[in-house]
This record gives sequence, structure tokens and C-alpha cells, in this order.
Amino acid sequence: MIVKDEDDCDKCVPNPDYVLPPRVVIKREDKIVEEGMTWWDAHNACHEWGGELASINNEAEWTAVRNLVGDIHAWVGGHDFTHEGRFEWMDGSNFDFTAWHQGEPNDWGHNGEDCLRVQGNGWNDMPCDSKNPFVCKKVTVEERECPAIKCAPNAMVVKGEDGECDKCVINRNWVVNINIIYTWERTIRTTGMNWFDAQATCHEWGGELASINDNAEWEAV
Ligand SMILES: [Ca+2]
Ligand SMILES: [Ca+2]
Ligand SMILES: [Ca+2]
Repeated sequence: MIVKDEDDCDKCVPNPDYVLPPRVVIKREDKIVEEGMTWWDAHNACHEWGGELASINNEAEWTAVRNLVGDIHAWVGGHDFTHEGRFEWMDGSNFDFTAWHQGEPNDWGHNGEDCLRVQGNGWNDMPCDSKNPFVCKKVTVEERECPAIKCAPNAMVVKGEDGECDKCVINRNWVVNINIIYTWERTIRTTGMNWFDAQATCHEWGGELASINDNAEWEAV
């Protein structure tokens, strides 16, 4: 965009709101299998489908799972069989969102309870060998083609990182010409002088022996 400058000419600066779309699209798919299986069989069945027992990482995902299962009690990917009392998700995502029913997890019974089951509006830990329907989650990453990029003269192409498309970044070395007007006055002396005397005479006049930088100046001389 153009920015007004009182001393210099107006200049172009990059518009911070302008970004190219990312090149990677992450697509999430959840499905419920209503056939009851042990937690480990459910885990294997999710793998065959190309996914994993679902993790629930935030309120939106929890709502999505609840909508999917309705009244069905279903396994998801949480467990504490690595460290008793410390639940984690099988897909390795952080276990920092929780929605336990009151009093859960309680590791109830002689053999304890190490696998996470969703029940209505909350979670319960249950024995992993009990059979339940289950929720699988599949995350796919799609590469998308980036639009061809052409930058303004004051910018340069910078390779996109983290799945972003290439983008234009202002070239800090590029500045608009400052608005100084040069006037060119010429004088010609018809008296012959050697080169050094001629130079001294030009300096007295406030100038310099003429340089000839292009055809127009050559014509003028
Ligand atoms: Ca245990
Ligand atoms: Ca436990
Ligand atoms: Ca329990």
C-alpha cells in the first residue's frame, strides 16, 4: 500500500494484512464403530481404518464426539496403563483437556481401570478388557498447490515455511528516489587553457569540468 511521506516521495510498504493461504490442509474425520470390542481390539480396528482411537483435545472435539456417540458408551484413546493415575492419549497429543464424571477416574475394583470410556456428558475409566463400541479419529494432511506469485518491484519472494506458500516480503534496500531536482547550467570558455587551469576556473564558477554521462548530455555539449 502507498504511504504519504512529507519529506520524501510517497512510498510503498508491505500490507501486513496480506498473506497467502497455507499450502497444507488438515482434515479430521471421526467415526464410531458400534460393535463392542476390548480397548486393545478397538485400537487395532482403528489402525486398520488408518486412524487411532480418538483423542479429545478441546471443548469442540468433545462436543463432536458427544454428537457422534449420543447415548452409547464408547472407548476413546485415553489410558493410564503406563503410569497409574496419569492419563495420556494413544495418539501422543497432550492430555490437558478433561471432562471426567464426578468421582472419576477412580481405578475401581481389584484389577483397576486403565482405559477411558465416554458416557453421556462425561468420562469414566473402565477395565480395558470390557467390550464397548469405540470412536476412531483419522487426521489427513493434504498438500495444496500454491498460486503463482509475483511481487511488486519493492519486494522479493521468500520461500514459505511450515506449509505456507511463498510470500512477498519488502526489500529493505529498496527506497523511492528522493525528490531532488538537478539543474544543469553550462558555460563555455573560448580562451584556451591547460586542463588544470580549466578545472580551477570551473571550481571558481562553482562547478566542475563537465562529465558526459549519456547521449543527451553529449548532444548538449
Ligand atoms: Ca493400572
Ligand atoms: Ca487406572
Ligand atoms: Ca471408573
